[in-house]
Amino acid sequence: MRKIFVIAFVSVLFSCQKEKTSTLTTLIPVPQSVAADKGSFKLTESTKIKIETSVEMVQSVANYLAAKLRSSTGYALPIESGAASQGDILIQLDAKKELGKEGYELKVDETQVVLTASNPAGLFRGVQTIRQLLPAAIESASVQANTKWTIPAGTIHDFPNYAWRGLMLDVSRHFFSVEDVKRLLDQMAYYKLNVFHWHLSDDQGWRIEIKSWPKLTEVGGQTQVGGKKGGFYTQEQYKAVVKYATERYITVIPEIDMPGHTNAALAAYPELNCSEQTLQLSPGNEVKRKVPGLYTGIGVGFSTLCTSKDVTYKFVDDVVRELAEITPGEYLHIGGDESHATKKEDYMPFVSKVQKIVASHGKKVVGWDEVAITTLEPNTLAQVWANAENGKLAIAQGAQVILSPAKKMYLDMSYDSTSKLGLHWAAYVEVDSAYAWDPTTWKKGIARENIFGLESALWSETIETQQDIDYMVFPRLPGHAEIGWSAAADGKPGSRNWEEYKIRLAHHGPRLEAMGIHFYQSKLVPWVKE
Ligand code: TNX
Repeated sequence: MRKIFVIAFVSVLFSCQKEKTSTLTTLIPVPQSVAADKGSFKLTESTKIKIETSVEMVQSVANYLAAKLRSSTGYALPIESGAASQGDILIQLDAKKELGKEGYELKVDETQVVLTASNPAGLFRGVQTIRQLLPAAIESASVQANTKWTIPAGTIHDFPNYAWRGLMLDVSRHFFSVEDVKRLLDQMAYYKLNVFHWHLSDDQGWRIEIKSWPKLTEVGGQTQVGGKKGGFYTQEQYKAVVKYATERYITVIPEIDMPGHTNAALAAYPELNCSEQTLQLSPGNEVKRKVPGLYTGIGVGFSTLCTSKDVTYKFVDDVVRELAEITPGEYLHIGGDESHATKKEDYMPFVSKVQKIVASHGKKVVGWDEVAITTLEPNTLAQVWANAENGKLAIAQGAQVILSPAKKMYLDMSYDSTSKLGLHWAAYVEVDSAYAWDPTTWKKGIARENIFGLESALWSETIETQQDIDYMVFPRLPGHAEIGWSAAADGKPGSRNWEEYKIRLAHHGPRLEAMGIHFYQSKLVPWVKE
């Protein structure tokens, strides 16, 4: 008798505990406003996804949601047009709501889920919230029998803080397949990121087919850091990735890094070099060669395009033209960092000319912060990674900045001294450090209105496999995503609260696991097992 009572008592306690961690309180990024209600919505085998419009983009958001929910629930979840009846999920556009480009409103009660946005992008962001409101098992690839698929009742109003919430992947130091890139785009979408910056060329490899300069990939794409086989994307593959990203409301920004970080191009086309280079084969054994060989180390700052030759600008024009033709996004990234082998008097006119070339093909420029020492074209963005002073130079010229401070946002920085992967020239970046800072108080002289957005960066000198990507990206990326999307919890800059956030992050452990993400199980996070 007594035993039964104890069991009953314990199970009440247990269920109370479960109640406490409503998924409404574990969302990342945290929405701008959440009001919890009593009860919950149950997703069942008779649930339908209703759309009130024949707009194709709404249909594809509905398809995306259905596909995400079908694998783990095993339910049919048909998509039908018309008003929602009891037990349905309604996805609708409402221009009058003025929810902005990516904002949405989600209303859940015991009878219905209603997702509303002014634009399809907002619906797509709201769908990620629906996924996070369901139990973690919703992310499983196979049917999870005996799971109660509930969504807690409540109302969410949500919209992003920053317009640009990006992730950069370096595919030059190590090459990654189209499948790897798509997987990363899926992960980005889950945390409401909207810019994929694709670092397509560097000293170690040229990774995008340029039809008018075929040796860039034939020769320049052959290898990678460590000397193993490299690779490259055909323009068709590039377009497929752009399409995949677009379906997730993610803009692709391709980067061709220049005038430095160009050894792969210089090895492919001798005419892009200025003069002979001295190669040290071994101590005391030096040879002069006009064309450098392919490079498989991890040094930086030793290569430069010849900025005084006409052919260099013909080359840049062709590359930019071909890339612009297959890139629907507004921006192209021209690199510009660490050009230590380029004299300042050569660097300045080069960056000016390249900005004009990009503009002539209808695109705007992003460059690493060093480009701010030159005259910036209107609308050029400076991406601040190392030198905040360069960011201020850009701001003084009326430009906005993207913040990617290496000490906070470089995903190739090791977590701590025991990490097997990563570099640590900027810092060790543990999960708390990556999260607990605010862009508006990061540096004096860089204020909210100067910041167009934020970007995490994964350089790949030490990153070789998809599992390596997972491990460095997670769980730091959700924190960056929250800084980009959410206002600091109490609205005060600099007051992001790690103690509160780490509990929400802990609840994402089972989600990441269900998605098959090989994440770093930081000891700082009290991971929840489900
Ligand atoms: C600096 S960040 C670089 C990259 C390296 C990275 C390694 C930047 C614009 N340049 O070339 O890969 O450090 O952390």
